[in-house]
Amino acid sequence: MTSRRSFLSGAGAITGAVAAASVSKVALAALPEPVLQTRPDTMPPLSPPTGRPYNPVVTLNGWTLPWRMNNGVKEFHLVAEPVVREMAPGMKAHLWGYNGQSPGPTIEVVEGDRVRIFVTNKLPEHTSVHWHGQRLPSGMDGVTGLTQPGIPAGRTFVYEFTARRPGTFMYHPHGDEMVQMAMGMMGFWVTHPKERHPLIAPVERDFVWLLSAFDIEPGAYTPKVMTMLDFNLWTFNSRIFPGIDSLNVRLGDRVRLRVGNLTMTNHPIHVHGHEFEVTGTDGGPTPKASRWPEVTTDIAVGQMRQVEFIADEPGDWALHCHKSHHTMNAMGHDVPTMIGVDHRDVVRKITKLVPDYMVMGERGMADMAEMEMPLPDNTIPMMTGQGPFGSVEMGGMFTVLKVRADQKPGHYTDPGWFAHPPGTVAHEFTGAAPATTQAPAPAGGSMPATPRPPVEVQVRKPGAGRSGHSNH
Ligand SMILES: [Cu+2]
Repeated sequence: MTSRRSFLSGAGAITGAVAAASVSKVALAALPEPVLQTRPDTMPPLSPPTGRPYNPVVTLNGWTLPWRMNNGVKEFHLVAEPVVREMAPGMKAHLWGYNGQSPGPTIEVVEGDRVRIFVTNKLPEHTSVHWHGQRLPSGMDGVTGLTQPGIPAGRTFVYEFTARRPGTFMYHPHGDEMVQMAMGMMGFWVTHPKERHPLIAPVERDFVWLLSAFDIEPGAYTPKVMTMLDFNLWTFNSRIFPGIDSLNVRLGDRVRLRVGNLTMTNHPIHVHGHEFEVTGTDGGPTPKASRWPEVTTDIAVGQMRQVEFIADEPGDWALHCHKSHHTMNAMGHDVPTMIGVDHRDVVRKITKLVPDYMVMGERGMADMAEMEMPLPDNTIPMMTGQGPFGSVEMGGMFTVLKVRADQKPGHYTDPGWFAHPPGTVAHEFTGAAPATTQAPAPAGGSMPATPRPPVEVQVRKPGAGRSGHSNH
């Protein structure tokens, strides 16, 4: 690290001088070239090439926006535009986002940085950008009509402020919000502390993602923007399982997850195999005395949570929203509960009329994950994802935390499935089955086993012969 930094500063001294001589004032006054990303992969962390050093975050199925330094100011260029987002292999959505993707790129700065963000609007209507959670001049807060006019289609606005406090933030439009956020316009922002902070621990892995929801009918490409509650695609960074990358960490790493919720409902985010603490919110790092261990944290609408744990249990650990409907993909919600109903005979009759007709769920819904059923184009099965033991039967907000002793420090490559030590996997019992015995009834307690004489109940028609003070 030291050698790399001294190499960079040495090289920077030379190239910096060259740059100062060859880049004219006109060029520096011009817009920074926008950087686009069209791939939905998790990009490696962007180590800061200029400015103060920090330990960069990794955006799940996303990337960090490069910047340029202009007289000590970090300059970014966001382009609001229609994008095509692959939500999982086999399904693409026509969304709105920034710089080629939904969500937009993560912006990373350091506490105290002067930041200038150019926002070019390539949408068919006006927009604005609100910097959720930031301390800034009121006029930079990005609320259309209140603090600025909307950025008209085809125009570029400039936001400028100092990143005053370290923490976890997000950005999103504050103009025709219902439509623009339903279409996927949002992004992450991390302000790193300028020096060692008593409440911000250095970590080996720092993952960030936003929760977003879409209503895209099977076979369609564009979200229905009027939907308020009945969404059918629940995403981490506009990706659905099995399209969400795993979180690959090294055994013993301190891991930070930063998650922001821009959906219309809360999401209890649950990590298997480890306990974590909430170390920060969008209001900043939490005081140490306020932290307690848990394995699920509820992230309400418009909130951000930052949780930390030591990844000290090797294995493949599920990491997901605990609302079970949020770990499913689109299938329509009008499926009746059929558990326990044997309707084979009815099906036989219907199939004569409708060959593709299929019965759902008479033995539970697990069959759905394996069924060869005709799906419209551009549609992902409701529950899917192949694991080493078969279908994972999941969709939506689900991924895997992979903890490995041999994951190299700073490497994020997928190590594959966990090799369980012999004798540590649940397996079928193959011994002799004993006869079933009835558990004895409890003695006493709140549900006494001794029968009591029946209580006589007198029933009167309402209003007929009431007694008491209500009668005059
Ligand atoms: Cu959820």
